Amino acid sequence: MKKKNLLLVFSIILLASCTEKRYEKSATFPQNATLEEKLKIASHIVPSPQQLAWQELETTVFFHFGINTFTGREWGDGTESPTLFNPTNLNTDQWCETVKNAGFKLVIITAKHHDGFCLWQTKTTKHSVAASPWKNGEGDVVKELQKSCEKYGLKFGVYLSPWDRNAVSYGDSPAYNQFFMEQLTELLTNYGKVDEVWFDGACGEGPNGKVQKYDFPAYYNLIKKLMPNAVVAVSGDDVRWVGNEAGFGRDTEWSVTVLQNDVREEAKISNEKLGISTTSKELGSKELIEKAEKMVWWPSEVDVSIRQGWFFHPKDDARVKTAEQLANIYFNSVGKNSVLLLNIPPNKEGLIAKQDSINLAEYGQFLRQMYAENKLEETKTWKSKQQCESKIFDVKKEAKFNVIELAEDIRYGQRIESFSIEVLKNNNWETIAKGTTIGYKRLLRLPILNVEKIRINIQARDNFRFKHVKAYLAEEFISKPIIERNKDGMVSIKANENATIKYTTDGTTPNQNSELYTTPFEFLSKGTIKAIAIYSEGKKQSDVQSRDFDIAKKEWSIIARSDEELHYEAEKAIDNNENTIWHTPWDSDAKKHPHFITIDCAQQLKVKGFVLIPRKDMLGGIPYNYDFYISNDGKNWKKIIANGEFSNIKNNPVNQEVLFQQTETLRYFKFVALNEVENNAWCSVAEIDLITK
Ligand code: FUL
Repeated sequence: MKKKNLLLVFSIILLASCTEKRYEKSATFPQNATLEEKLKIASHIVPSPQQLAWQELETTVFFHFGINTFTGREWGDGTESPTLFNPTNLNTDQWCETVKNAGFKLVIITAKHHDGFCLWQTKTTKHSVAASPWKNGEGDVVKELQKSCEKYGLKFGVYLSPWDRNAVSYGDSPAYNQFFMEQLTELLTNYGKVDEVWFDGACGEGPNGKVQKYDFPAYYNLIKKLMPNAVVAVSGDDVRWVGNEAGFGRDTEWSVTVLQNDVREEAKISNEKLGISTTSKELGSKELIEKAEKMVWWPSEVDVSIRQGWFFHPKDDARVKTAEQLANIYFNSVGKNSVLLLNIPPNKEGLIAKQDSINLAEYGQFLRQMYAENKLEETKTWKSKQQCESKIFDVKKEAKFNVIELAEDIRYGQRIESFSIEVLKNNNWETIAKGTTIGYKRLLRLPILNVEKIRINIQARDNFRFKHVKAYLAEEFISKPIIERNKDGMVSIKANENATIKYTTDGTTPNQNSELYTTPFEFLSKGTIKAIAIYSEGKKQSDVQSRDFDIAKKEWSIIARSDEELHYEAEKAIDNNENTIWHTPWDSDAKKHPHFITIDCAQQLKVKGFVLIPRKDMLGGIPYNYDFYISNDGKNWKKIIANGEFSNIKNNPVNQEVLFQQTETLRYFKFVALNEVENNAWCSVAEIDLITK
């Protein structure tokens, strides 16, 4: 044999021994496969090239902008006049510049939200920018943003809500599906390259009283044809919703899951059989795999807003997430094998607001600083031949670190089931961290360490490959103090042990000369308390923490209730403690809606609205539609809100602030829940407050 041929034969043999079987996106298990065989297959399911490219983006942005920006609502009902849409200074370059500097790689615009108002020049409906005064009806937000993305080198995506509360054909399934696909076609033909299409699963009744049946498979085919490289998110096969809108991923996050996109009937049946949904605690455990027939590569996306809601509301200005909160979200999403989709809603002017920009810049700077230097000596990629292996890494001379990054090479799948990390201290190996899955990226935050070596121990489902192991020194944030008030109006302020706390009660900014906090104090009136934490004898100072309080509920009492469960009394809704809740019984013969509580405020008040604080754990009883009554004698009642709606409370249980049409005088009020987000018979409320004048 000639030398050249010999070489060829050798290379083929070598290649054959290196190339393992790979299943792109999904695999169906052979009948009667053992758990061991199934785990082997699961280990070889890999992302599609589109999914891999998407995962590598790490951080992406949502821009919720539309008619809700101008009405103050979270879900419009579709009856809003397009003339309300009139941003005075829209500048998509400013949006892109802000997010680019904070490290984000892709942006998604709400081209159409549930209210049906279209931000682009569409031929499908009159309910769009064309009917607005903005740029005399000639503007196109989607086009402007796409151009800015090109200018700033950002990828581009569109959110198109299937639920449409304006379209006349909605509910007439085939006609609406046709209409929806025409909208999709416009967006995927006239706006350059689209990298992500985001579908929400929300679905309601149309004007004909019928529930719309979305034809997702047809939507997917259309996307495949027009934009084959785009990933389809959430109600899509490429990207999975993490299961909450609060910004945290799972500790155990498998990108290869037994949960399937349930827009198809067979997937729905399989999920039901396994008893799982997007909100389940684990989606790739051995117990589930044992029972499953199929697995898919369906990685998680964490969507969360920098503000309380998804749209910009000036009332949330004081509660924009700080750089520290954003960094925590980053560690809890990207650091837990997910992609972050952070919502940054532009304001009525059409700009990202100042505070949001400042916090984003600080967050971006924090990450740049952290990633600037790997504190470990470079090593060759770690490829193991076994399922169980350990490896020692040298720390650079004298280097300190407080973050460790573990990253599997997911081009070969996700295989690691558990890990532990040890450090060498005084010739002893000491365990400092333990965890389960790794996947694309796992970030571990630790106290600052000054050691020479670290050892990583791995247990996997098959042999495994790392992309890298790195360590960093992240700057520490100076945490703001926490301000709380109890039912009796006593305010307590907490900060780290070694901090001194200074505060004000008149709305002015506290400084080192302000009042020193030592013990809880009484504060019964409406007002703002601000505090700072001071460290290192005044050399370091936290940002200002500010809390607005309405009048204390000290004298309030419950005078009537529809029902209550033991330990979940109605009083818990006015005890000023969000961790305790009013809950009506949840057994099978539980009393059904409407459920109500009636409150006596013990004095006459001038009131602008109310705040309902839902339980934050997303579990049972959260109200959706409600009535609200007021009275001055507890006998004659006036209904001031009929069939109100807590939009999106199911997915994002943030405080619901509701303003009345006008200021009202009242001593008594009655909150009546008409139904529950999941249509259960019971009702729960963590807290209810009034907004006084
Ligand atoms: C949800 C929607 O209902 C919200 O309004 C928001 O758009 C969020 C990203 O998805 O399900």
